[in-house]
Amino acid sequence: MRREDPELAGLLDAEVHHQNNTLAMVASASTADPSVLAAAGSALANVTAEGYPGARYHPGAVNFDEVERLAVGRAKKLFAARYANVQPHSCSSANLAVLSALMAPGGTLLGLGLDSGGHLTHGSPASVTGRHYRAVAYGLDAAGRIDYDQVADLAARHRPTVLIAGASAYPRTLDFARFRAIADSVGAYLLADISHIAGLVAAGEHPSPVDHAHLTTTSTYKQLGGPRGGLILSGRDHRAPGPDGHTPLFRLMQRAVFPQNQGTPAPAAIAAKARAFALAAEPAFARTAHRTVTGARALAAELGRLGYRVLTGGTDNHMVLLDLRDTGVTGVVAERALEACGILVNRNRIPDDTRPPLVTSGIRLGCNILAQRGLGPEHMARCAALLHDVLTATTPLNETEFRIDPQQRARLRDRVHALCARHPLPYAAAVQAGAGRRAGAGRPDALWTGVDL
Ligand code: DSN
Repeated sequence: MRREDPELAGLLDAEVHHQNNTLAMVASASTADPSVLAAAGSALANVTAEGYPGARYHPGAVNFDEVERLAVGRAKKLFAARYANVQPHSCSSANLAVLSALMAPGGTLLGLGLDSGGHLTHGSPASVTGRHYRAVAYGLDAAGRIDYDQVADLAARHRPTVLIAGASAYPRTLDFARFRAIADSVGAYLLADISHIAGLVAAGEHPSPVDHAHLTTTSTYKQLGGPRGGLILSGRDHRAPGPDGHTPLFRLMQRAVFPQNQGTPAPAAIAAKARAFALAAEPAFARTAHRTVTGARALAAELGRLGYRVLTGGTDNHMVLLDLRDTGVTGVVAERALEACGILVNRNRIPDDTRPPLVTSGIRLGCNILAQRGLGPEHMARCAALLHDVLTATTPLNETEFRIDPQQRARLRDRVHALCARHPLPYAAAVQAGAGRRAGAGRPDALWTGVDL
């Protein structure tokens, strides 16, 4: 590729450099191990085989069948689940498969509102879930925590077929047992979407929903450090009857993913999931998950000490949400100013936000990648100071534009680079450690797939 397509090769090199030299605090992001990248870029990508292991609609799945069985077995073991489907191309696809299996169009679902931290596929009007179903939204109480009394009240009034427990921007522990009690009180199915916290669940840092929810879904690329993709799990309810009163849920889900919502699976991505599930079962993963949570807690405390309004006053997971309305900068200005200095966070609407989603009044921070870099609670005063120094150096010109003195910006970037250099991304560190052992090792392109390792 370097010889034949230097344009693309150059961009891939640049991306490696960019990731290693920016302090990524996007709460939904993590970095994948080189072996995960290698599996995702492997020759299995050439296999076309619809269906499931042993029951394909194409020939040639001899190795893919084994890989998919391995991925399913590892997912079940990692989450102590009794059923796993590793084929969804994303958690959005997984959620659509679950909802379509459990409800006909027009059915009622109850999920956390988008403005309260929910996900698009939990019934937002911007998603087909909000168009095909009668979506009712629950919200937060005055302290910014899920209002379980409201969930129970809305469930009793609207009798949803599916209740969704899960969030994209919520920093507190989800009480899955309480959600299940509410679902049972109205005969609803409980779907737990753990996309943001799957790594913490796998590592025992957050209670597992697998035996509380009828079905659990997750992304595989967030905290699990896997490839782009999704996963469906079920625990003690995997044989519970579906809406027809007899078809077990696990059978419904097999059909719902293929052929009802997806065609050909992505075999290389499934191999990468298998690899990620194995890594997530190792003690090093649990140590990183613990560092993630303790780091986020320390970051929230430091930012609070610096005068920022931390939503809910802290965090139980990897995520910290800031209300910036006191600071004079909008969410998008904060995001862009921080990016200009090498720090990645994303703008986020906050409860009662009056600004549109492209502007917002808040930001969402996450500690997944910081923890992967080895940055834990003892480093959070420094990270918080960097964030604060960028935000105080930022002069907003309007809701979307800003100015930072170029010299000050260069100094801030240098501080970010120094921190990144001292705490390289694990995959970059692994390749650097291999430098000299083999021709080519240590070159940035060794990182594209990790194959030089
Ligand atoms: N759901 C989006 C997020 O939380 O950032 C993307 O995964």
